[in-house]
This record gives sequence, C-alpha cells and structure tokens, in this order.
Amino acid sequence: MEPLTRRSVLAGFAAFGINSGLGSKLSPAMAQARGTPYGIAVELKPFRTDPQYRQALIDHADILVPMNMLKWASLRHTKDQFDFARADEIIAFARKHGKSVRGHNLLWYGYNPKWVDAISSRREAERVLVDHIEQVVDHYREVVPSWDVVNEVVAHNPLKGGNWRDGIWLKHLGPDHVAIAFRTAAKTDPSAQLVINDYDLANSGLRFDARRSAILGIVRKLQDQNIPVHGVGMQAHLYAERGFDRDGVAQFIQKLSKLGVNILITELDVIDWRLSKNTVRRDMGVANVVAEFLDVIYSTTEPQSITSWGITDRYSWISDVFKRKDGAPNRPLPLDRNYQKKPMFDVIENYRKAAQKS
Ligand code: 9MR
Repeated sequence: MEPLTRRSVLAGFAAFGINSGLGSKLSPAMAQARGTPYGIAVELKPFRTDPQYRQALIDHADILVPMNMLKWASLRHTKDQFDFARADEIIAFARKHGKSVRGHNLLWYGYNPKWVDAISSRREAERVLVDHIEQVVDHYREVVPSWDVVNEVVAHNPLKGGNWRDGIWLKHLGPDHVAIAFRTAAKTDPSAQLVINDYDLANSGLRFDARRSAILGIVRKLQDQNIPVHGVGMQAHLYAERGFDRDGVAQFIQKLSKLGVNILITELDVIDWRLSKNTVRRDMGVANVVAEFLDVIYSTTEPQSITSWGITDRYSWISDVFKRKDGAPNRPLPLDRNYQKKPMFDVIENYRKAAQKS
C-alpha cells in the first residue's frame, strides 16, 4: 500500500461524514469541555466488538487516544509500508463524535517491529526515524493536535547507569534521538503540541527524584537547542502502596511552568494488586490513591488533560501484568466490568470540575 497522503486521509474522513475540521483541530467537545478535558485510551479489540465500550467512549471522553495502533509495531509491519487503517478507524470515530485525539507515540524503546533491530548504522537509524515521524505526523496533521513525541526515554533507575533508557534509538543515535524526534515533529506540524511522556514521576524516593531531574534536564537541553517541547506527560500508573512526594512534584511542576511547559496526565490507572480483596474497600482504596495523586497535581496547577489508560475494568493491561495473588480480577479503572461508575470516576470528575470553578 502506498502511504496515504493528507488528501486521502481527509477524503477518508469525508467518507465517514466527518467534517475534517480544516479550520480548527479542537473539537466542539474540547471547546465546551467542562473542567479539565478527560481522555480515554482506546483498545482496538473491544472498540470493534463491544458496543457498550464504544458507548462509554461517547458518553465520557473529550479526547480519545489510540492505545496501541499508532505504535511502530502497529503501523510498520515492513520497512516500506505504513498501515494507518486501524488507527484511522479509532480517529475517524473520535472525529465523528466530536472528540479530540492525542497521538501515542512517535518513538519508544518498546513495541517496535523486528526489522528495526536490523538497523546497523547511525545514518540509517536517523533516516528511518525521521521518515517515520514525518509520515505519521503529516498523515494526521489536521486531526491530531497533540503527540507523545517520545515515550519512556528516561532509564527506569537513573541512579544505576545514567539517565537514558537503553534501546535501539539510544544505541545508534545516542541522546540525540530525543532532539531528532522533537525537531522532526515540530517541522512536520508546527502547530502540534509536543509532549515528552514518562512514568514514575510522582512518588517519594531517590529514584523518583532522579527521574524528575532527568526529565527537566531533557526539557532544558531541547530548549537550549531551540527545539520546541510543550508538555510533560505524567503517565500515572499509580501503585496503591507507594507514597507521593508533594514537594518534589510541586517543584517539578513549578520548574516546568517557568520553562513554559505544561503538565498532562496521560495514562492514569491504579495497580491494585496489594489492596484488599473486598471490592468495596478496594474501590475506595483505588479512589483514594487517585485523589491523593490529583491533589498533589492540582495543588500546584491544573493539568491540561487527564487521560485514563482504558475506561472499564473489563479491559486493562494491569490484569495481564499485575495479577493479584488471590486471583480476584483487578479493578484499576473508573468504570467496573459492567460499565458502572466507581468512586475513582467521581474523584476524577470532582477534580476536573473543581478546577473550572476556581
Ligand atoms: O496498554 C498497552 C498494552 O495493551 C500493550 O500491549 C503494551 C505494549 O505496546 O503497551 C501498553 O501501554 C503502555 C504505554 O504504551 C506506555 N506506558 C505503559 C503502558 C502500559 O504498559
């Protein structure tokens, strides 16, 4: 398949009866969103097969984020081709229902197709990376106003072996891979919001301090090179058993704000493997963790958006990676398996709306 041109994308949206929004990338829902805009990361399988899931997206989201379909392994089965069809499916639905879209992501050490491992030189790596970002950002120029340009480029523990996360891009391009990615995204769509996205940025402890400093260092370095960076995405996969660092996070946000950089909450959910088996108590525990986290953030600033990594406990990566020892199903998200609102939902809503009033 030939890479789609912008014209063909717009034609595709027209086929769905969608206004391509040439005048404005902000959807009506965003413009009218009451309080902090709320996003939901969308998984393709339930999106295709579960009508209740689609309805929940329509009912609750201001923003949709394709959870996996914009990742390299989804778009780039072979080196010569781009397969946008599945991401387009979700994005067309977003447009049809007046939702905005965030793009996740343009560069990651993970979830890359096998052929990427065969890249053997700096030159080739740069060519492949630049080409990818140009094609993907251009394809969605009129419809994706905000991108996670780089995802998880900071080492899990910067105290051991330095700030950078190992991976194919670091191996060939060194720390420059971040500048290359941001520069290319900015050139391709000068009006897009460009975000550096990472996890483990809110808790107490030296490893978390080091992760916050690493992000600040990257942002400053990009700005020194006159490369635009507009936001930091705090993923917020929250462990119920960890404590937050109120001062550390406040300082982090204030420093970013002085640099003109916004905060987004990009992947909110709660790892509930150590909480009570009792579902009422567990749901309260999950809601409390989210309330504590949002309190830390909102005491300093209103984030630009809050996105949860899914919407219903029926579908979540946490059930695969953080199974409970007692075998009870995880309950990490705002709606339960039957799409009923949990206390976590109300907590998010309360913070979003309170921000609007203040
Ligand atoms: O939730 C995503 C899961 O369905 C995928 O299999 C996995 C690999 O692509 O990625 C998960 O999402 C991750 C996100 O892209 C980056 N931050 C951590 C998320 C959870 O692992």
